[in-house]
Amino acid sequence: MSNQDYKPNSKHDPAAKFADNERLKTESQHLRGTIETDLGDQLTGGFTKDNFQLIRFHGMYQQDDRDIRAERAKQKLEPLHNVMLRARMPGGIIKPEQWLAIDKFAEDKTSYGSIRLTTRQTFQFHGVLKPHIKEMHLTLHDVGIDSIATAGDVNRNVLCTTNPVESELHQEAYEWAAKISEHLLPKTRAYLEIWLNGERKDSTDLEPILGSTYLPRKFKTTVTIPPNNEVDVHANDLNFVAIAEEGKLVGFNVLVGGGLAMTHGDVNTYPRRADDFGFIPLEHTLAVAEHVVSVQRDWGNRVNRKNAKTKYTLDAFGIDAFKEEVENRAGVKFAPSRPFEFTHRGDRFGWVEGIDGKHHLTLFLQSGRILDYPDKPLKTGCRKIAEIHKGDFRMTANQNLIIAGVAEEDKAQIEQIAREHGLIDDTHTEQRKSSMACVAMPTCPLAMAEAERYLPDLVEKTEALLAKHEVPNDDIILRVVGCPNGCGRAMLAEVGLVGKGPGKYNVYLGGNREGTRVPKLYLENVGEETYLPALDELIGQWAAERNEQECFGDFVIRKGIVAEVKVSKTDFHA
Ligand code: SRM
Ligand code: SF4
Repeated sequence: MSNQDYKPNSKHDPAAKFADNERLKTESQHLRGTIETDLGDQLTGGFTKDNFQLIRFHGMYQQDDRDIRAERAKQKLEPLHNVMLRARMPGGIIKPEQWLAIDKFAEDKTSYGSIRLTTRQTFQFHGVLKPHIKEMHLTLHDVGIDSIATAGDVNRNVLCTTNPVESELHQEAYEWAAKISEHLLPKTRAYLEIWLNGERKDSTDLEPILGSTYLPRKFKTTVTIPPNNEVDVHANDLNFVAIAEEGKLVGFNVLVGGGLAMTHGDVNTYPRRADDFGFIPLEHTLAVAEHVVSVQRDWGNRVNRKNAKTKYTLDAFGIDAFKEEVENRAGVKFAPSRPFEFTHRGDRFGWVEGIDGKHHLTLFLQSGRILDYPDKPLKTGCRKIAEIHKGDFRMTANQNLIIAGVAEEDKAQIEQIAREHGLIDDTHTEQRKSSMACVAMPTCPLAMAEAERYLPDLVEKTEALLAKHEVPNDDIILRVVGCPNGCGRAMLAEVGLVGKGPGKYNVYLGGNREGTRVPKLYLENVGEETYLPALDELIGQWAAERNEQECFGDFVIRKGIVAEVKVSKTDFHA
């Protein structure tokens, strides 16, 4: 197999066989494959083998409803194939007219009818059947939205702290997020040709940054404005941490090599914090982004996909060697990092006033699922707001939504709609607002246990424990994921539940409020009957013995209940 961009080096065995994904990328004619042929095949609702993978580079995953899979198999029917689409929304900003278009498509053309906000500041449609796929892309294109590179071995949706308070800095940071996203996009015309009826032209297919076989694995980037670490920098391959002087953005500290996924039982996989490469002035931002990507492109492991992310490349080659290579390629020297501090990750719910005098309303939306529930017509409420709103919406990395840029005179009307449709609910506790879950069942094919559907129940039980120990207004960052891929970022939580099997989880403890510490395994493969009594006891101890303002995660580390993970490679599985 040939791979013109991959230069094997001393760390990888040149005789080793590349992962099959390398073959399919090479043979894909720059991500075209035979997707169009499959699209025309109405005998099956699905895509054939290579195209099943290739549609991911176009922002779609083939799925089926796992709740009805067995029943359909019994009836000798193929699984009810459909696609999930994930849009590209750098910084999570979406305009009201765009919202109305996605609301209509979700309502009319998806099986679930929901708009699902994700942990990476965008939305997903679930349950789009083959006859509606092209129409979906054309609908999105009409309102200026695409789904290029939101999945696959490329740089994904670029996150940016949603910070409506310090809006001057936010605007600039957001513009960098959009520029980085554009700069690192695949250049192939495949998306345009297949989904938007573009003319076939190969000549523009050169991929100067990603290479013709794209990256060894997915790649994630943020632009972050301290002290808010809502984006969870340590979940990302590349982070630009905004450094301001007298309120003006002057450059970024660059953090490289974060990532949270692991595989149960494989000690060579682990969640890992990003390393600090140092400070760069603004003018070097794109060159540094490009060359962190290009070093990962050339040095990343293309043999074993489980060890292919930047975090493993850094551990294989050494942080200094990776950093020096970026400096050489980008023609930049990292300066010592400028001081900054993360103090929190949560969204600021309710109204805040920005420095421009505009108002911003953050709504809590459990697990980002926007749907009309019998007692809470959330989707209708968002639509009604979009119909009158003159500012924009911002999707947060905590799966919530900000109605941003509201004039004083429009506040009351927007708040009234939000309240009438259950978008503001004063009964939500701090605990509920600090809890998060990934999608998991029934759409995620990798889920081993429930997450989103289990979260409301788990939160209620945790609220009861806090009340029992007389700390009902305190909260613990609690995150549940259906498998060790960790999409709900449980591996940066104070209490993280990671699915092992139906009703069974590994329980990790000891992350902190700021999101700068990876938690450690406390209980393995247990059900509620084991972990709820354990949490009961620990919350009791915390309530009685904690130092002033000591969070649960810091408490369990100080008390030696779990050991601190300092260096993931050596400490996480120790
Ligand atoms: Fe994720 C795969 C959902 C954020 C690590 N993720 C998946 C898939 C597509 C399952 C699949 O491959 O077939 C899930 C689709 C479920 C569904 O039905 O919608 C899925 N991931 C999600 C979302 C929707 C979770 C959510 O509840 O919001 C998030 C979408 C983000 C986006 O808009 O782009 C999502 N995924 C994450 C995060 C968190 C983050 O990025 O901040 C992580 C951990 C951080 C990291 O990457 O280390 C994450 N997802 C994964 C992985 C493991 C990657 C790895 O390094 O091995 C997979 C599986 C894979 O890539 O092989 C995965
Ligand atoms: Fe699916 Fe696992 Fe991600 Fe949850 S963590 S959405 S179960 S891949």
